Amino acid sequence: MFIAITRDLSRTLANCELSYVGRTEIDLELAARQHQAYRSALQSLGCRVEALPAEHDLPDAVFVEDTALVFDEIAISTRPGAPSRRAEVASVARVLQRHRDLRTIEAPGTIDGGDVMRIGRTVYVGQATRSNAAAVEQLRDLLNAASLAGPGYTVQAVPTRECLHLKSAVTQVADDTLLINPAWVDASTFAQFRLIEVDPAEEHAANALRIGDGVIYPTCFPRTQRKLEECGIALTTVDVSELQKAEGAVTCCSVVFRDHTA
Ligand code: CIR
Repeated sequence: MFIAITRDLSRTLANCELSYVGRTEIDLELAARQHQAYRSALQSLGCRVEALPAEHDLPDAVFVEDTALVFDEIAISTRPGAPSRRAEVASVARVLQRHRDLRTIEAPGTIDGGDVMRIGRTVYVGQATRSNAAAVEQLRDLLNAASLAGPGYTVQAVPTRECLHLKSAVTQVADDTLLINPAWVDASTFAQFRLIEVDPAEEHAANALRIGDGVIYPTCFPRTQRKLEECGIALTTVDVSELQKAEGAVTCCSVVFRDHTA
């Protein structure tokens, strides 16, 4: 059983941070319906969904992924790279404290959850605008300390280009398989995996959310969707068009982790 922390949309979502996407009008009612369907998809894949109330003063607060990292041993509150997003962290931390010992990334470290991809005992951390080397060092130290009695983690910095987060460029879709946009991250970093490349006409298509054996995937990338299905990846598709206008996608709207209390 998994827990998925989510948060209701802010009515100020239109004032969100944007880095690589132009500002276009967001239909808030449609966004809310899409977000609800996303929560249903999480439930259908075995998540107990926690829905935090909206934070209307924090436009990007629906994108809870960026506020926390959860491992089996500990949870870590991030220090988001965008100063406008730092106040989002505390309310998610309060929920996580019920499930894990909680640690924090401190200044001068900055890190967004969207830059952190854990595969087995390796933690890849995207290095572009939001997450820095100081945070990578802190993450390494926190994970080493937390796993003294067990197998450790390798924390590896990964440069990205022309995209917001590492998980804009690459995500895991099966035990041995990653979905990747090689224009945004070097595929050679992940040479030990089977790699499925996004269709070149769908550059934002590498963000998929794997939960157990299921994968939540946006409806708007039909060519890449076909590639995934031809490779035997079972998809639960959701339309997240309005969240994509805020430079979000499917990983960013939840913090998903195993429920140790179940
Ligand atoms: C931001 O720029 O921070 C938000 N507008 C979008 C964050 C998306 N987060 C994610 O993909 N992990």
